[in-house]
Amino acid sequence: PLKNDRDTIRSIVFSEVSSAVAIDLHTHLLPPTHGALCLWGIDELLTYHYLVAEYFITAPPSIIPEQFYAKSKQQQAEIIWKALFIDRSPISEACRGVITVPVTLGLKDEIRNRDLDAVRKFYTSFRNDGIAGAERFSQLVYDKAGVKYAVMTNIPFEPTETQHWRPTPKEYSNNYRSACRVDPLLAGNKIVVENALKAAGYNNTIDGAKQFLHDWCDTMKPEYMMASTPHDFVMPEDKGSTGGMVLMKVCEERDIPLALKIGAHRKLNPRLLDAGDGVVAFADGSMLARLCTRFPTVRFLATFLSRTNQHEACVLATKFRNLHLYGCWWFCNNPSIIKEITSMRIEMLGTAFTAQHSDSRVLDQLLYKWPHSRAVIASVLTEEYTKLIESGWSLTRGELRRDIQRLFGSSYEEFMSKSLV
Ligand code: RAT
Ligand code: ZN
Repeated sequence: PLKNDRDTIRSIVFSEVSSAVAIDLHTHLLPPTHGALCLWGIDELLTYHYLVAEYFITAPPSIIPEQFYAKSKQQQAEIIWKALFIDRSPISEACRGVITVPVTLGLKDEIRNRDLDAVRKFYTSFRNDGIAGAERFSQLVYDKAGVKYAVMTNIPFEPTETQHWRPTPKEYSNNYRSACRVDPLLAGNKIVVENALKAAGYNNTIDGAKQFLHDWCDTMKPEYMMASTPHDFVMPEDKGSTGGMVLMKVCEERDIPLALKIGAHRKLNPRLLDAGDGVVAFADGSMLARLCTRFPTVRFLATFLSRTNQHEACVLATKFRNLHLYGCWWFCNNPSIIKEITSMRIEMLGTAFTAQHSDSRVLDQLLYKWPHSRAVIASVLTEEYTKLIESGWSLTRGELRRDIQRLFGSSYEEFMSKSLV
């Protein structure tokens, strides 16, 4: 039994949260066997689209996005390093992340000296070893981050990716699991869908599209189907959105969950490419309620982009057993907002949700996104457990460990393994 005072709770919660093995249920990481699509290293960290967006706030008007993007990755990284790390302090969350990574890899002095080339040198021995070097680096990152596996984003409409799946899927380590990402179906992007169907020899019909998805599921063996819904999304059956209906049918027929990312407004500033997507208003949460009602056997994983949707999301999760909330997404993935969202979720849902996903695009980001989130989640949990013991409950270390594991992956795995059919 624990000494149930605040200091004891705090030190045990922090130690359990830092050692909990996490499941990262949504990332954009691809395995080393996918060659150039597997991104890692300091130049990739510095050119993460969050940082590109931040750089353009500070850039002189003479620097136009097209010119910036035309430069090599190394040059872009140097420009961002100078603007955001040398000319000003890297105090934003995305910048601080770039500091945490090399320090975790043992490059404290290089960072203290603000020596970008010295940081680059660290990666050389891995780079010189080709795929084997990338595999070694990947293993090192997963071990240090305490992540068991990360779910990828695998896009069957993207020829640069599909070449790694067909005719024969590339092998990859257990650290990676697949997810079949189908945004064009919900966005009504008929041209992309039609081109993909035609190129792979399918008819551009509802049956052709269904067969396309079924065959991709057989190839990728995804954990779930995933789509981000456009900010003005309507129900699949409304307004003749056949792509949405095809997706729902396949989820029903295969009993495969659908993960939704709700509320992104794509191309707010198209010239910034990925860095130009955003959020303008809160999304219509009743759409999610209607999906859960209309498709009761389909399991929905959901996360909202807008801070203003987070409360109604919690309420919805208490109404529908086919709904599971996960993570603090993108513009919500900042310590102050993670704190607010996690406290609210614990108060309303107990441990029946997944506290975080990293959304990493660069392998090394696992080394900052997870520890930064762990620190916030541990401090929220300390508050919540302190209130609980003050109310008269007592806790054992085993009970704390069990609860924390739920937030870091076992609630997700429980949800994924339950069948509502
Ligand atoms: O956070 C991001 O990296 C965004 O660009 C999106 O890709 C988002 O995570 C998504 O999955 O749609
Ligand atoms: Zn994402």
